[in-house]
Amino acid sequence: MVIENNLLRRHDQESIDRVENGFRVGPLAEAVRSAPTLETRRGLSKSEFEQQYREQLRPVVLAGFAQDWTSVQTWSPEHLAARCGDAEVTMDSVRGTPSRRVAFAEFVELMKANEGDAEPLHLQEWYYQTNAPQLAAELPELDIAQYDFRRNLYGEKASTNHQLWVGQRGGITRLHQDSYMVDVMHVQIFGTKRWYVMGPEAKLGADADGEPDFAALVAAEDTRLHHFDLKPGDVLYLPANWYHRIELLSNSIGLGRKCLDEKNLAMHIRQRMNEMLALILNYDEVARTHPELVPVLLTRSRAWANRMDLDLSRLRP
Ligand SMILES: O=C(O)CCC(=O)C(=O)O
Repeated sequence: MVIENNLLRRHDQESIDRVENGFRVGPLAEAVRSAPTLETRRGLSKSEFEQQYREQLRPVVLAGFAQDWTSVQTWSPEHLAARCGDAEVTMDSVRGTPSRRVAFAEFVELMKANEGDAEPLHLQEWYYQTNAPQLAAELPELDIAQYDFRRNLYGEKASTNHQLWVGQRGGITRLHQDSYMVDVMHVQIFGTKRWYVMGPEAKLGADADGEPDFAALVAAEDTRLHHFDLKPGDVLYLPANWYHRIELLSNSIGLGRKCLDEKNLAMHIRQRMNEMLALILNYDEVARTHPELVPVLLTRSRAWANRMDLDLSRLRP
C-alpha cells in the first residue's frame, strides 16, 4: 500500500486532528494571522470572471454578487425552520463527532438552547433539494456557474446537488480538498464565515522527529495561504483542489455548490473510476486501509446511481 506523505491529504482521524491543531497553535496558527486576504472583486461581468479567474485558475471573492437573492435578504435559521421545519437533516456530521438525524426545526431549537461554551452545532452538506425542494427558487442558478460539465455527464438532476451548510458561531469545517476535481462556488447567505485556503500544491511533510513540519509548510511558496471573511451575498470561487477550512464567526447559512470545469473532466472520471474499481476489485484492502471512507464512498455512489436513475440490477439499460 502506498502511504500518503502529504498529511493534508490524509483522511485518518489522527492526521485530521494534527492538521486542525496546527491551525490553533504553532507556526501555521501564527502565519494565518498575517496571511493575505484573497483577491476581492465587485461588479465583475461573466466574461471578466471567465478570463481573469476561471481560465487562469485564480481564486476570487465576488463581493455582493448574490446580494439581490431573496434568500440573502430574508433567510435565517429561524426563517428556514418555519419554512421546512419537518425536513430531516443530519446534525454534527463533522468528522469525528457522532451524527444525529433530527427535524430541521429541532436542529434550530437545539442551536438556541446551545448558546454559551457548549460545542457548536453544525449541519454540514444538507442536500436540501431531496427534502426541501421549495427552497431552490430562492437560490437561483449563478450565470458564472453554467460551465458545470456534470450536467453533460450525469444529467440535470445529478448536477444540481447543491448543499446548505447551517451552523452555530464557533463551528468549524476542517481543512479538506473537495473530491472529484470540482471547483467550489460558495454563496454566503446569512452570517459571516472565515475561510482559510491553501493552493493545491501545499504539502505538509514530517520533520526530523516525525512531527508535522508546519514551519516548512508556511515557508513554502506553493502553500499560498490566505484567509478572508465571506459575508451575506458574497460568492467564493476556488478552483479544483484548493484546500479550505472554515470557521463560523456567527451563526451562518451558506450554499455550497460545485462546478466541474471541462478541463478537469479526465481527472474527474479517473477519480470516480478509481473509487468504484477499488471498491469492486479490492474491497477487503480498501476496508482495512480506509475503514472510515468505505461507508462514505458507498453512500456517495448510491446517491449518484439514484440521481442518474440507474437500474443497478441491469448491466445494460
Ligand atoms: O461552509 C462550510 O463550512 C464548508 C463549505 C465547503 O467546504 C464547500 O462549500 O466546499
